[in-house]
Amino acid sequence: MKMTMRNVCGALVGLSLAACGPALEEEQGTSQQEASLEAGCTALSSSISSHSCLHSNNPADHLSVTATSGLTGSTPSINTSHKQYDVTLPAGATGTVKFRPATAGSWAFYRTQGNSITVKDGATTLTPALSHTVSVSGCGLVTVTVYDLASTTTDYQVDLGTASGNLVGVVAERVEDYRVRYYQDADNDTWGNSSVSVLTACVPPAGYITQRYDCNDANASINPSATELTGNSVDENCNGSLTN
Ligand SMILES: [Ca+2]
Ligand SMILES: [Ca+2]
Ligand SMILES: [Ca+2]
Repeated sequence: MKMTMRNVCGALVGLSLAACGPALEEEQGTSQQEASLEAGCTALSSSISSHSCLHSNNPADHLSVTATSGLTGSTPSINTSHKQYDVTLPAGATGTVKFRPATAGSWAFYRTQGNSITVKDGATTLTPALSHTVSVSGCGLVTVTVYDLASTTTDYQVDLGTASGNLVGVVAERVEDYRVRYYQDADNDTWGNSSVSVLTACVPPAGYITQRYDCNDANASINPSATELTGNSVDENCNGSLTN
């Protein structure tokens, strides 16, 4: 049996933040596809957004910094995940902070305002992997922009555009930590094929769901919630028995 690490924190809405962390998940399947953020991802799934909102809504997770006008010797860093940095910007102007990722990968920068964000590696302006609005009930985070950050020894320059009140909250989270496995449900019976899955932090492909264990994904009358019909040599309820 192969085991994978999965962060289930995003699913723990309403529970203690102390419960956040990796969990062991049994992995099955022989033809699973590792969907990457870059391969057609158009939006992050609710898992990472809900997680970020937990921290945004928790006053104990807030840190305050004052951005500088451009990169200077006193430009503050916003490196810590699971925090909301409340960034004060220069009045009516763009402010600069620094971000050094703890782990290389795709990083989501959630923000409390729809102001612009620009990330630079030295003189090079990086192209976002994606950006979209966020709508989570009761959450002040309204937009997210994802960047692929390859270096853990670089202080990336993050320029935050003008914002109402010269203040914007920023939550940075590593996208790969919020991947969820989805299973293909070809017969649309709400039970997925354990052998065909994707692992992604993005909105899943059409026809993919989190529930699995359909033993015949080409027949909607066969799945673990079906009623067994004895005497027909068919295991309708996928329990491995033809008699119950
Ligand atoms: Ca199915
Ligand atoms: Ca089925
Ligand atoms: Ca059965």
